Amino acid sequence: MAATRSIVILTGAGISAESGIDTFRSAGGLWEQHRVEDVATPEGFARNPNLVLNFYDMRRAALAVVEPNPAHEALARLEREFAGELLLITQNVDDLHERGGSARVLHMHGELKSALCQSCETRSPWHGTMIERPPCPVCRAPTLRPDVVWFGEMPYQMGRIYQALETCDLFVSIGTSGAVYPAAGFVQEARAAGARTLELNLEPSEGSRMFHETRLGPASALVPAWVA
Ligand code: BJW
Repeated sequence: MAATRSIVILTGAGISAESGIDTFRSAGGLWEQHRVEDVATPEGFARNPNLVLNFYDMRRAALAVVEPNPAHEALARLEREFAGELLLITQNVDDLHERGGSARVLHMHGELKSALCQSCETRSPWHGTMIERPPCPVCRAPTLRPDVVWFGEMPYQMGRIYQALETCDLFVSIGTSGAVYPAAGFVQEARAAGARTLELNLEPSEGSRMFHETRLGPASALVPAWVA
């Protein structure tokens, strides 16, 4: 890593799997337990808000009983020790990167501990249950929703992400299936800009052949070994 000046890291559900958080597409994962169309689309929320609020209340509650694992901690160490530019992008809505010690995390698919007001678009901290439909702390309208990015919605901070991908010299993807765009396309953007690309995953992702190098194994072993 000596000659590397700018790194972009993308993480997915696999980095939190060993902390005890379900991934989406594994056997027994969240999409086997719930229909995507019902719980992860704006149309599903409009049809049955209580079902969706229960789903996210349940996942927010689950955060209280999990801890960051050595993969989160290794990325926090990298942030502290790397002298160049580092952008850590996560698709995860959990807070395990922050609790593992990372100070700067870009949550492109939102956060479980945040609410979004559909009236005034304010994002506010959220720690309790949402099923009680409390009002927005700013405009007082009863229009809060989970501050997460559903299918058909625009992920957060895409301009900043593409800018970093255009200028990085190393792109590392950790624990993501490569099934969901635009994140699945980041490897191509980084390669087009001339970056070296590395995948760390339990199994090869859908876009695995796009990477210069793939290392297979659990994130709790692979990530500390890569950072060391
Ligand atoms: C381990 C491990 C261990 C396990 N160690 N590894 C046709 C073509 C192209 C695109 C589209 C298309 N039709 C529709 C689209 C767009 C659509 C899309 O991608 N659909 C696909 C299904 C095809 N995308 C969107 O709608 C997005 N918005 C959009 O495109 O806007 C327009 C736009 C235009 C131009 C530029 C930019 C934007 C929005 C997508 C929103 C996704 N939302 C969710 C829910 C978030 C809230 C929540 O958490 O509930 O995000 S869906 C879900 O999938 C979640 C995740 O962040 C995301 C990715 O999942 P992830 O993290 O990869 O998890 P898994 O389970 O899939 O994989 C786990 C991986 O871990 C596996 O690889 C395992 O091997 C590994 N693993 N244990 C290491 N111990």
